[in-house]
Amino acid sequence: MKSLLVSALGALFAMPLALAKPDTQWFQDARFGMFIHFGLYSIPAGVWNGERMTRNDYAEWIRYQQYWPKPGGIPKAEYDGLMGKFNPQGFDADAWIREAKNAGMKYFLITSKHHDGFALWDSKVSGYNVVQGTPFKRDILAELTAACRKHGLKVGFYYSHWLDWEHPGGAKPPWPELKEDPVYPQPTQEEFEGYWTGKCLPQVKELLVNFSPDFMWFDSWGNATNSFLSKDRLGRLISLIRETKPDCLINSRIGTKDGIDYLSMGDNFFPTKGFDQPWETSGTLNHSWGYHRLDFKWKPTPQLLRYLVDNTSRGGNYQLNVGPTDEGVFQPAAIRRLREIGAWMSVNGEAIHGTRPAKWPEPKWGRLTSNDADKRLNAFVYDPKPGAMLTLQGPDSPPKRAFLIETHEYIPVTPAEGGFSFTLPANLPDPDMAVIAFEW
Ligand code: FHN
Repeated sequence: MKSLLVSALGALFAMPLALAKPDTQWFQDARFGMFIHFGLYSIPAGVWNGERMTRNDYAEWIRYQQYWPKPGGIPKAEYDGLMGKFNPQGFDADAWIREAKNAGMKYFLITSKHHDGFALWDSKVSGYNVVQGTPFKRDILAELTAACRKHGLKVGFYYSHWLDWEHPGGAKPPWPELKEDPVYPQPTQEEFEGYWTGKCLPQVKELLVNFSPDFMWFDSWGNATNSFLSKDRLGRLISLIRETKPDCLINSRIGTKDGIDYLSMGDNFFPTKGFDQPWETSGTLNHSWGYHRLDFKWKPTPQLLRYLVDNTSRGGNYQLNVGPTDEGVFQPAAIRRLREIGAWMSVNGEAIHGTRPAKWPEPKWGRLTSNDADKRLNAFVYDPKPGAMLTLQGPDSPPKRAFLIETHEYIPVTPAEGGFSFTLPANLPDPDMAVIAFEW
């Protein structure tokens, strides 16, 4: 009996510890962050020996996508030659973080190590890194982390834990996915274990100890879970993070939805409904994640703003990616978009930051967010028509005050069946979206 009681009490005290998860409030309040893909692949930028890469045209994949569908890709020794050329003289951590901050972004995420295995910090675990292997010699993560702290942005690291093309035990491209794909021999479980304990776990520990990141962003998809990312391995990785930096958030693309803090959607995937857990979408400004000199598929700012509003209204975040050039600077097309978003956010950010989904049904004419337990609603009217009368279903009384956030022009409201109606102004400052505050 006594031992039963002791074990019951033990279980009770053990439970909160076992279940202890970091607070995700800052992440949910933030809503908008910057993602960066930067590394050796930023030098060829999608073109190798005058030939444009094929298949998915993601510049950071050039090592294995050059000459596709011929097998082999770029020989490792040839790819490693990029280390001697990596010297981004225009890199200015403060300028990058100021650009993020001015865009209304509250956090910053960068590829500490992408699939090619090259690390952007002074890793003692592997010399395949920016400080030991390149003429640049500067610890990029150290400079960026300091700039984030200075400007009040949270900081996180992308770490390719599954694919690693530098370590012999790291996983290779998970092909064939298309019928044209060459087959890449994968390491054995023992070889992968050698990579896991010899590079992945110690490098993640280094990141946690050296930089105290606020979150980690791991990357896996498809069959990664069945092959190499076993429950046991993921358990060891998650425990390492929890023990070393208990408040560090972890995303679901680590390979499991158990014991993590937020869900990561597929790339550029914007769901039509929210989730019970915090979540985010990572998206590109153009097509490629890493800088690609022939990628001209830039998305217009109004489209990027809609992604932000859609996700926010459904309780999700948006991590917008920039691929800096081999010089270490943002392309003009990226800067223009970031600054246009920033101008919009400087006016309408109060309807984005710190908000939660409204409890009312999503209207056909746009999206809703709420501040302060629905004492204030923000309505984003898409493609607004001057003078149009619209109805919001849900609230049982019309708001006391309604105004266009940008101009503070008063918006007339009247009671309506199941909610209230409001009339858009005759002059709308933005033909793409009208952002209105309703206050009770
Ligand atoms: O293969 C990567 C890709 O290069 C890029 O890093 C994206 C970002 O979400 N993740 C993988 C594909 O999903």
